[in-house]
Amino acid sequence: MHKFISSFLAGFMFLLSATVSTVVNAHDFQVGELLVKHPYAMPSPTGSKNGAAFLKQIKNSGKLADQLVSVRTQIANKAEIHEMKMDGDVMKMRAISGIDIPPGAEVSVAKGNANGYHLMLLGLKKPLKDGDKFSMWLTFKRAGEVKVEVWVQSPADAEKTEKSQEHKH
Ligand SMILES: [Cu+2]
Repeated sequence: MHKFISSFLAGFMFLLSATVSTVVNAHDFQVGELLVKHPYAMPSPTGSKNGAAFLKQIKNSGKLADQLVSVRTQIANKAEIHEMKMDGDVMKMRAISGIDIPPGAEVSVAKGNANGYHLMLLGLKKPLKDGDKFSMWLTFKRAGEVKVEVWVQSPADAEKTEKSQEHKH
């Protein structure tokens, strides 16, 4: 009887770890027709009260337009959807009301993308350190709310993860 239980448990643990590692490798989150790929954040500079989070991509496989309208997380007092734009010679950022996700589109909210989109974390309760993970909730107009896990990564590691995800296809 004990033998049966322990082998059952071993099998169960194996299944569990296999499931977990699949989720971790993909690091994608589905909500309705939207797929949110690889949420990440840069380690926050020493003494900085603010940080920024990014999403490699939001893919809309549906036939209707959607929009990312709000973000929240417990690690900061406030989270906002921001855009960076050149104002003359000066790069400026501002809060925007949302990010459009047209049907069939793959919208990047990645660091360094030309659209300048990022998720601003204002009033961090503790510094973001390389290797940390935290939860963030994204709300879409149509698809609703989804909880994602954000990985804090150095810029080089974030780039590596993005590349390895691209090369999977
Ligand atoms: Cu910003």
